[in-house]
Amino acid sequence: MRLIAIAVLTWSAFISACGGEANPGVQESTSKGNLVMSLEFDDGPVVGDNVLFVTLADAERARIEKANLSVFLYMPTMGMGSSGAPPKVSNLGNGKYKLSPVVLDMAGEWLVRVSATAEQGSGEKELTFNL
Ligand SMILES: [Cu+2]
Repeated sequence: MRLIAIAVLTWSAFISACGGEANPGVQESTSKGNLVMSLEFDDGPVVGDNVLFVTLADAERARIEKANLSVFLYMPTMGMGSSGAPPKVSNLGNGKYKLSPVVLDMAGEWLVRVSATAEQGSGEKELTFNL
């Protein structure tokens, strides 16, 4: 029992030293809709301009090459959005899309919601985190 506790402590010390820096406290919601979406910040999220990668597939995990993506940026505790223009969406092929710049222009709690529509259906996913 004691050995296990020490092992867990060592592991969590390792995580806080080596991991978690890139995505501090990012919480991912369950997906809505029939499309399967994964979201990943390139390096961050950080205050300022961010790059967000979206991977989109159908329920059988077939990648979706043609989709319309939109992103909603909101600070729930402040009742305000981003002052930036909507990010540009680039289709990278094989179901991967790049949203840039995702402007998170101040410190605080953010909600990032990505919505996708395609011939195959629709999907939505949210990230929440503190900057
Ligand atoms: Cu704010």
